[in-house]
Amino acid sequence: MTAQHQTATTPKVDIDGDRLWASLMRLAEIGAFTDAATGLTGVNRQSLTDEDADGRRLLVQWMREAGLEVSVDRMGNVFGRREGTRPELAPVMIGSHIDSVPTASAFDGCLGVLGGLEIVRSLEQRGVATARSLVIAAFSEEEGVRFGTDMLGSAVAAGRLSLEHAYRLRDADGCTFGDELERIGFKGQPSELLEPVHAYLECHIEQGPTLLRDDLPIGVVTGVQAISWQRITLHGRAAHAGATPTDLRVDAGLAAAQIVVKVRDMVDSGSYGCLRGTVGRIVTEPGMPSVVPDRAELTVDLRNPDSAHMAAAESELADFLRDLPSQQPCEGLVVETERMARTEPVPFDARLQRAIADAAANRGYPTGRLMSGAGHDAQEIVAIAPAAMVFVRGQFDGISHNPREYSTQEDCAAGTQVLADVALELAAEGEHA
Ligand code: HGY
Ligand code: MN
Ligand code: MN
Repeated sequence: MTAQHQTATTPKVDIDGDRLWASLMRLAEIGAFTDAATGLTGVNRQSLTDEDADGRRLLVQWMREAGLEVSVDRMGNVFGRREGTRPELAPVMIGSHIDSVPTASAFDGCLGVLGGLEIVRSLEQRGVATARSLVIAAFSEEEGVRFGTDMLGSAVAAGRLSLEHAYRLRDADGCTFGDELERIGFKGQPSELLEPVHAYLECHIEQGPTLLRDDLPIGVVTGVQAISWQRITLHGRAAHAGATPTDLRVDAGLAAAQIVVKVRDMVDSGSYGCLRGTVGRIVTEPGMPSVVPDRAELTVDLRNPDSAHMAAAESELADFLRDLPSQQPCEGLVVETERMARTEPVPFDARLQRAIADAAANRGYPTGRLMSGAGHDAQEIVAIAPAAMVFVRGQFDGISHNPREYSTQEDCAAGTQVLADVALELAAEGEHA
């Protein structure tokens, strides 16, 4: 945003980094566990669990204490609205998620939601009004680890996935998203489809090593790479591990291992650009030392910044899976695949990226531009509004989805301050129209 966009009345507030940090650490107590391997304290607050419900209730309490009007929609997305002086103008939304993977820390998602809360707390404290309303959003099931689709709440809010599809999704115990939302008391009445927003901003820990390597506290995110998730189920034949000759085996475990190696070979081949591939879950049954596995289930996560390379990689893997039964020493292997999630590369709004870079520069923070390796709610909101993200530097090689995930209080405050400055500029747009 260049100088002409900054109206004389564009308010600025300094956020309170200590208060932000205290809120991050308090929320991280909900779902906290001690990691047996490292002794570190991690967070397990998977979506729609009792822990998530406790986190949601704390957020709602904080939102109300900050004077926000709280609403929960039919997807369980939580919104806190601070009315502007021009409530008829589309609001500025600041959001992210507070659900976590089972092996999380305090920052992934929570920094974006609590950073937004810190901004409205600071405005309240100083009695500063904005023209456009501000809405703080916490979207449901961003991680996708429980119900199998990431960015679920924001994808439904932006109209990419239907409410009915989301309600039918099941976790490993067969519980549906809809039933669990009801059970925790967060199945709201308002439509799950977002009202138009003027712009959407999200602050998030980078979850990678780039900003740390380049000694930058803040990153301007150019977009998000494509994501492809699928579940593969292999049916073989249980047999005695000692008495069964190799040429009579239909070994689901062997086939699963061949898929793991295939995914890595595709990455190493260089034929698919910057492809990343992960088999994050692999389970064989019956899981006994003396029984050849008759069933295996695995998940394949592919990521690629290039749409064509992603499609080509998915096609190569599909061909491999189709031919896999004929590669076995004995006939009988059955391969089932199920699409879990699929998103294309998404660019963020160029004007908002400039606004973030300008705001950081005005505060004296050096920045770099980078694509996001991880998926985020912002990528869904791009479909209905200009959206962009602020990254803050992660420590320890930027590790994430791990209890070692960590950003400093200073960097969290810097990212939130940049978020505040951009949000207030956007909230002043159209004030005198
Ligand atoms: O999977 C992702 O990239 C995000 O953490 N949900
Ligand atoms: Mn996240
Ligand atoms: Mn995550």
